[in-house]
Amino acid sequence: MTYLMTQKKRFPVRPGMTLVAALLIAACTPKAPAVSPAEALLERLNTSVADGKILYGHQDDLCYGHSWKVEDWRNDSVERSDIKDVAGKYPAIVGFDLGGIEMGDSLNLDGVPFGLIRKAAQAHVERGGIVTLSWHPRNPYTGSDAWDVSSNQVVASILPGGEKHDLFCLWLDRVAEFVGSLEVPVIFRPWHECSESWFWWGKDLCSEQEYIDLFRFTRKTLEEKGVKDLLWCYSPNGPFSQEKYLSRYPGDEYVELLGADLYMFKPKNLYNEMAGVYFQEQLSEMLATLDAIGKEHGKLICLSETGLESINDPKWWTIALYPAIKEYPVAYVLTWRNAWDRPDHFYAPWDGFSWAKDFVEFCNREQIELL
Ligand code: BMA
Repeated sequence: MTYLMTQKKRFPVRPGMTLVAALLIAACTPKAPAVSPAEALLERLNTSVADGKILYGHQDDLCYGHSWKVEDWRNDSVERSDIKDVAGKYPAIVGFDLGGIEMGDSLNLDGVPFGLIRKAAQAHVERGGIVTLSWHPRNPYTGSDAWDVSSNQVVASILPGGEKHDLFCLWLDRVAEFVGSLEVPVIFRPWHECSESWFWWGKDLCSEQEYIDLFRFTRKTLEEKGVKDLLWCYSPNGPFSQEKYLSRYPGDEYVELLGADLYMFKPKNLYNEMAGVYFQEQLSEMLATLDAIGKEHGKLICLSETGLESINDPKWWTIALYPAIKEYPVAYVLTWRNAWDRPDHFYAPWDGFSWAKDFVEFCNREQIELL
């Protein structure tokens, strides 16, 4: 069969059909509606999952790493990455945090200039990567940080009719302005780990309905402000049952990606192989639950945050993480940040880290995709 190529489509030119007839059919076929950047990103993730791939991501990569950081962000390039130093490739996904943008600050809660975040996000997308944003906003009720759980009135106070509602709208203005200025599509993951009680929007800090209202209000408001290039990710902390996971679910119209966060915790300076195996089982079980929910709701799933602080297990990547994720259609896996100013606070290897080889082996697995 010959094909006539037009508008990126192939039209079969059947035997006996003149070229003019084929052209006429092609011209009369309605054009596919334009795909938005967010839709294109979702399509890309869908294709990647269909190909059996799992994208690897790292928080704050490109802005700093273990014992280094971009100093002069306006002039310095954003080329260094702990992941590239070790594995020779950039992570496919880079995460950044918006904490502080709500106050109009120029640095985020970890001291990263928002200008650098914008520059790094754009450079990463330019290279073919994907960006995800989390947000650890201050507590609008007390003025303290995201971890201030001293009141269970905070969410109620920022919803419409609440005493801090106007302040919250101002915060969303600032988020909208910054996210809009990125000019790249982004996976946005606000109000994460809501199944636990360590953030002011967490489990015992607001009712299920208040949480759902908060998520929906955030999405509707940002969209009204013209921020449309986002894929919204809902990401409770594991482990969880289906019931627990869905108890705060904002609904299929408000969420594109079903995420979950799960960390391994282990006593410091103790190598115990069984701890890794136990985590692998816990992670497998959580991903089985998430996969079932994903299939039921027709949504992609991801491991939106994971890691073992200091990676004090020489085989964490290949014995604990990989065997669990490889069984499920996980769009991406993101390990948390390598703080430049806290020697023990890292979740990915860096140049010179003694057990970096295990990470390289993980990266070389056929399913794992870097950039
Ligand atoms: C936490 C830690 C903190 C950091 C916060 C937001 O898990 O890494 O040091 O401030 O994430 O990035």
